[in-house]
Amino acid sequence: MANRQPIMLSAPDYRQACYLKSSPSLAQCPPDQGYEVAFAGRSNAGKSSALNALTESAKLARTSKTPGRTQMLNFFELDEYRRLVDLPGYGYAKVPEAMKKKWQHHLDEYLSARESLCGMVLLMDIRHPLKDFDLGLLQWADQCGLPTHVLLTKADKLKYGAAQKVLMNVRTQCNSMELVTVQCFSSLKKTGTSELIKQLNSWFCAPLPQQVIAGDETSSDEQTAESFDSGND
Ligand SMILES: Nc1nc2c(ncn2[C@@H]2O[C@H](COP(=O)(O)OP(=O)(O)O)[C@@H](O)[C@H]2O)c(=O)[nH]1
Ligand SMILES: [Mg+2]
Repeated sequence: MANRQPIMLSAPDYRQACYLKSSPSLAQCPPDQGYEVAFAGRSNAGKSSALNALTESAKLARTSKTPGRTQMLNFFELDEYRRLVDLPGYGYAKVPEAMKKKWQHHLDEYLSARESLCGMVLLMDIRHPLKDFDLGLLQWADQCGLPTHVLLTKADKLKYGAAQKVLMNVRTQCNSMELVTVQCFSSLKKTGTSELIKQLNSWFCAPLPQQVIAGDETSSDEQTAESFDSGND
């Protein structure tokens, strides 16, 4: 009989992150095994910069900015069990409506069906928090039981007191959502990195159940979740 002891994982070294692949749809994602944390947010929210700050590398963001990859799910491997995913930024004003719908569909499909997804980091510019799409995504994630950590990015753009005020405000607005946590972050000043790492570690270090991988026909299609309401951005 197969050994079903969970795998005990120690904290990943985020500096080890390396580019794995870019996928235009769920079907082309890497095998759905281990743990994955997705970084989501409007374009320009500071996603690439935050991934750079976290991994202490300038390489990752460049990878995500490669033409054609901005609309894809970009996967970065931390080790054999764990990955970070840079999701396509939403809210590109210049993109035609039909294309927005297509991205939305892939994003929705990924977020609903991905079993290895153990948490989401949602980035919002501290000067423009909780836009419609952010709220829709937060509420959807909370309903699905997907823990979400909000980064209020570019905190250096505000004075300390003003940043704390926004932080309190956003926390209050997220109060009813049990699985949501919020912090300030600045890639420029490198503030908030250790708080982010602490949160990521709490997701990534959960004992990993042994998974039946090869030839398991029942594992992939069972999970369904309601689609989140994107609002109009
Ligand atoms: N002042 C400041 N600017 C930032 C910070 N993070 C990102 N930016 C700037 O915001 C813009 C968008 O950042 P980027 O990481 O490319 O956003 P993405 O589109 O979400 O990946 C760039 O001009 C960055 O230099 C930050 O912490 N502080
Ligand atoms: Mg980016």
